[in-house]
Amino acid sequence: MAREKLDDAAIREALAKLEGWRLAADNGSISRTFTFKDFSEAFAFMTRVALAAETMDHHPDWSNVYKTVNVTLNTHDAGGLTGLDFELAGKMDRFSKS
Ligand code: H2B
Repeated sequence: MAREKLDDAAIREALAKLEGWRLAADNGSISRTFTFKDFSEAFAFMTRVALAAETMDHHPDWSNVYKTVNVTLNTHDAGGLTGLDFELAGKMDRFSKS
């Protein structure tokens, strides 16, 4: 199930399909910094992600400073990384490029 905690091997495999995400030392979350042209582009990205997150009922921990968006993903309910985190990370990678 998508909300079940992934084991270390599954985490490594899922991480290999993403771009620029780093794994926390405890394997409990993944993080990435996105940098855009300006604030408007950064906020447009955040808006697209927010709508996807609502649809998924899975939400990022993130912050924005001007054109930079810092994101950390994990599944609070599972206390670690699940398939949902990698699904949302993949969407963020795609949205950041279009
Ligand atoms: N987002 C994240 N990142 N982790 C969760 O465990 C989570 C969530 N749980 N969004 C959802 C909402 C839960 O609180 C609701 C009730 O489904």
